[in-house]
Amino acid sequence: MYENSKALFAEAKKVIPGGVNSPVRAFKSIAHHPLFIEKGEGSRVFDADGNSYLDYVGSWGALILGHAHPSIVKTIRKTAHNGTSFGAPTALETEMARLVVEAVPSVKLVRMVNSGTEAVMSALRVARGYTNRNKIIKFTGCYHGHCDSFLIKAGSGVATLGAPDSPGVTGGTAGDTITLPFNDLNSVKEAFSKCGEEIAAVIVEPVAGNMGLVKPKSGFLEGLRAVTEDYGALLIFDEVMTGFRVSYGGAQEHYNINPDLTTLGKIIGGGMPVGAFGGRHEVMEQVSPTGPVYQAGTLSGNPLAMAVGIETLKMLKEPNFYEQMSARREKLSAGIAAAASEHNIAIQQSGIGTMFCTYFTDQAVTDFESAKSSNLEYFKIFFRELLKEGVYIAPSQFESGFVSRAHNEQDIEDTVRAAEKAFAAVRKHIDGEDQSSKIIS
Ligand code: KE4
Repeated sequence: MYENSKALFAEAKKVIPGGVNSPVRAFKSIAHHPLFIEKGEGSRVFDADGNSYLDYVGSWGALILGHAHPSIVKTIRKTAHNGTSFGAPTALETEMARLVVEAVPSVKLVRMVNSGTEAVMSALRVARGYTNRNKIIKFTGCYHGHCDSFLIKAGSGVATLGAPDSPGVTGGTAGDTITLPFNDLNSVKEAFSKCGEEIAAVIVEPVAGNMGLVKPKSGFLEGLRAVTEDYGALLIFDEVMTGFRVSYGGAQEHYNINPDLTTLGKIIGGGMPVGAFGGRHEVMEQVSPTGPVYQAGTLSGNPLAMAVGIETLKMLKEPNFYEQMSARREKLSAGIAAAASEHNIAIQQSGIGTMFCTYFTDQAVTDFESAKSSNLEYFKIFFRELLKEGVYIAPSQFESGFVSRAHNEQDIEDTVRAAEKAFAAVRKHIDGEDQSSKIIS
């Protein structure tokens, strides 16, 4: 069933750390060897053993159109004929920037980069340069790429400075990051009351997609906007995942909040390596060469990535694009809920637009602590059974699922049927647990 993936994994580990170029791909949290994917087509991916899967990872949210969309493939071919990168300005970059400025309410100037990490790292430097302050507030369970300032675990108490969450991150760096619970506005207000004059920015995933999927409580984002304005700090929306995903204008359009800076990635590259950061004129005019905050990149805005991004965003403007896909996701969520209930398994489901997540807990999930109450053993069984049934969700409880334009009604029905079998396997495990506990007692 997975012989070729296993063999390819053994080979990869000889020359790549852990055999993967990004840790989550190693499937460690579900104790399964990774799938080596050979191709994608529409809503499906095909592994090295010829197995086919309905894909709800979608390259971690980038492929909102599905795999190898004909228009995207054609655009790559056509653009590549003229060259892939010049290290000089092209009209394509202006067209891409204009599409972003037109779409994202708070963005008036935008700079292209090559990944979400680079976008967030650059936005942080701009915020510090603009405010001439050092400290930042982030939230536990929110992921903003692997820049040092964000690999910080929460300090012992509110507003206590963080500690490095990875070797190689210095105490000095950690000392400028305050990590607080997501959805806890009081902790933010307390931090500002203690050191508000030192805080350059608050950065948040407006819909948290890296602890599973946790939506903001009513008033949370509005409260962040108010307290940052009160203290002269900037509000950064990390929309690398939610940008053009939650709606065409991102989560900020959906919740009608205007941050000072926004970071983007994933969808705006249509599967090519792209990131972007943008915001208000007076903030973004700090960026070199207009202003003193340095930022640069050899391949930033390269024509191949721009052409694919432009083609992707144009297709997202199709009438009812988001409504239709969201309806499909809602049908999927309803089917999953019914399947869980049929097997008397407690789950919490969260979903917004085409993003979704299923937690194995009977607790409401509002932050990372409650997300961690989910039963990871049940998730592991659920993941593996879905995989056997030809459905590929993210190999971690703390990720989100994505429905693409390519997922049709039949795909949704097939996925619900697979979920019914996966929940049956979880139920069997639970009953076995009960039996074993009876034996022990
Ligand atoms: P990249 O550097 O991976 O392009 O983007 C970093 C990033 C920044 N901000 C948010 C909100 C993100 O979700 C991400 C990256 N997301 C993960 C998936 N949860 C990428 C997958 C991976 O690390 O392999």
